[in-house]
Amino acid sequence: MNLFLLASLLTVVTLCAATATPANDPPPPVPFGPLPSPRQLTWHEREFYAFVHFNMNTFTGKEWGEGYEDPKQFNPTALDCRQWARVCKAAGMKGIIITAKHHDGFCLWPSKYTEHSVKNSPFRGGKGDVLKELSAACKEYGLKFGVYLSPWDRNHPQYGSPEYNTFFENQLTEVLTGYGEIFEVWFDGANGEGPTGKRQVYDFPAFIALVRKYQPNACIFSDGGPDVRWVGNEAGHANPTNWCLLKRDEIVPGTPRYAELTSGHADGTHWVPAECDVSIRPGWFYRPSEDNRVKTVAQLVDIYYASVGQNASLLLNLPVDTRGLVHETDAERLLGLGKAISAAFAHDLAKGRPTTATSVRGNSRRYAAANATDGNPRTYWAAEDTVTTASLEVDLGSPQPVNRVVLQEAIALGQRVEAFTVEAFTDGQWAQVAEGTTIGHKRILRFPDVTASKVRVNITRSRACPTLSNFSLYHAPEGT
Ligand code: FUL
Repeated sequence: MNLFLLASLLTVVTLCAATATPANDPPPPVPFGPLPSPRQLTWHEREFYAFVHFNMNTFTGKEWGEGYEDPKQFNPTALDCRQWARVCKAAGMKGIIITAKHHDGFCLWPSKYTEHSVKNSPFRGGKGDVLKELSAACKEYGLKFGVYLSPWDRNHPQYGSPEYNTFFENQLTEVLTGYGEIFEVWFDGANGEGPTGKRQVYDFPAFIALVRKYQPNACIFSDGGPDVRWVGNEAGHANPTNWCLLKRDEIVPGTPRYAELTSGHADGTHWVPAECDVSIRPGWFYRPSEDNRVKTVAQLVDIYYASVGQNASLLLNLPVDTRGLVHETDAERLLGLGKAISAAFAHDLAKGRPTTATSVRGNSRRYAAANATDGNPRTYWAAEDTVTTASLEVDLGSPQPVNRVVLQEAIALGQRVEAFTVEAFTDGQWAQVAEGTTIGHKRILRFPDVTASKVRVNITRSRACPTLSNFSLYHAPEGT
């Protein structure tokens, strides 16, 4: 056999081994516990997007309007939704959720079911439609579009009666059918008195059914889901232990069981991940008096790690001003945050490096340790079924400074990990640099610079065989 033939044969044999047919692989681990729906899996990937509080309150300087404001007060002088989209896109955000209607009942679109809307304002001569402009701007900039719609309505005369639910459903239908694809519908849990002093019993099952009918891919947010839950505070943080699980049927929107929402329920019955809504200013709506109270980049960076880094999404509010623009200071801080995130996660030191694990499901390449460091979120490492403690080790080749670790579970198979440590091989020995509890969609840990040639994550407690779709390492510059 000549050398060329031998080399060709060897290549064929190697390739065959590398592409072992799925028939030889064990099936994926049996999913564990409540699981995310396809729409929730897509939502998890969004991670960081904008809230925009812009409505009648922007012009009255209030946080909660009374409902008897004059529509003529709504009068932005230079509204430019493309400016909002440009700023959000540049900061790395994935979408914008707008307050289509806040508690005062004023509608940013010309609803045919009420006179309390832009159609009776001077904005664009009464022909304006903010939802139309924003949905078009989002499309242009490749951003997702979402709507906040307050069921509490302090303007509507029928608030507090079954007729009001019908009115709300009609409005919801207008919003769901008039502006293209919606990625998230935000139902505020606030439920106060209407103009007649009555409270409303909201028909949430009917509201949810409408969203499912017209926007089947949209995730629905309320205090208790059904798809996305409130995190229980407006400060922008989840707890370090944060389950995507919730005893969903026990959480009634507007009921103050806030503390539980910050961690979820370890024994939850449904997959309902947390979203952290927080404003870049003290208030949700714009007030010139807060122009010098915009959160600093350092504060925003901390919020990012406390939300996205703790298995929640970050819904960062921009109070658009009376011109109809994201204020210069807010834009500058937001871009500062975007730059900090890009700088911190610019170069994954673990990507493509040799990776080993103490246990691999069926010793199969399909579940190999290297799947966690291949930069592909669709592939994952899984341990053998009988294993609930395991280590995954990456060889960095030479000593490298490291100060961030990012871990992600293959959440389509359920949230499993309950505790882990991270160790760095430095000066000839292993030293613990970080530890944590839950992982879920994403857990980011910050620790002081360490120079390591190898890093390992030790899963010390898991509810079923652990999986990781991502194990990455970074050396983030100071201040990021
Ligand atoms: C709360 C509302 O009462 C606030 O005004 C704000 O819209 C916040 C995001 O949700 O429930």
